[in-house]
Amino acid sequence: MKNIKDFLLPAALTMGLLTAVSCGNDNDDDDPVSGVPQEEQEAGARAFTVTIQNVSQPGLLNSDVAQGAVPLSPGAWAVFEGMENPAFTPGERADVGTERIAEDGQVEPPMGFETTLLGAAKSSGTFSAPGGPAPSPAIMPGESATFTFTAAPGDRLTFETMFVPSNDWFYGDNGKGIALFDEGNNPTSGDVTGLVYLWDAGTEVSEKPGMGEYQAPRQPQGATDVGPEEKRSIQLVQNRFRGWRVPENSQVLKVTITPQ
Ligand SMILES: [Ca+2]
Repeated sequence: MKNIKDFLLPAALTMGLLTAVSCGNDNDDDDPVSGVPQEEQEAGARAFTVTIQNVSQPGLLNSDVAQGAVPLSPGAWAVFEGMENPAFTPGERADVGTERIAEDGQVEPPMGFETTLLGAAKSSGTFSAPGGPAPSPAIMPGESATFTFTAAPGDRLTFETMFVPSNDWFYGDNGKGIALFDEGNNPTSGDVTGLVYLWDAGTEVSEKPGMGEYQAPRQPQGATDVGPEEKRSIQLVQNRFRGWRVPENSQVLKVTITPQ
């Protein structure tokens, strides 16, 4: 049997993402988890670890890409305060950071997610799965990516990771973020996969999952932003493509939040 990576040689994933590492906006003098200087940590702040596990199995899609499983791209996360998600807003156009993740799984600056946040997030970073059965930073079936941060009551988490066998689809939160504390200031803990949604970024014309010539795994080596452009708002895949066979989220990924 061929290794799964033989079916997934996405140009963008090999060009830009081999260097992707977990890199929060911290420096050496700050808290090693959050990047927040110790003296500036807020009352009730806790460290959290988030794990994104690819649980997809071969045959999920009618596709020769990854034997029909659903690889996930390296992704990006941000913690923010209030209800204004700095990363993406359903019903509005995707910014360039979201477009690059959704189309090419590309996370790093100067065209990446963190650049487009422009300081609106309290903290942010990227995640990837460089080891495992396929030595690429993509989160291949069976692999997990983990990231850590410190957050205070009122903070919310947003993240984006590409549904790789697509033109411009990504998994993320509901657009308002995932609350990291409840009303009693208790930290969120456990499986939050039910709070994850699959979005169409609206930036490239969508082809059926796993079957498109312009989808990242079939793009020319080194190419980014390939494929017919579209200019639509971010919408739920399940609403925009009602007749298409799309896996349940829980068939593709499991997202877990663990307070430390
Ligand atoms: Ca689209």
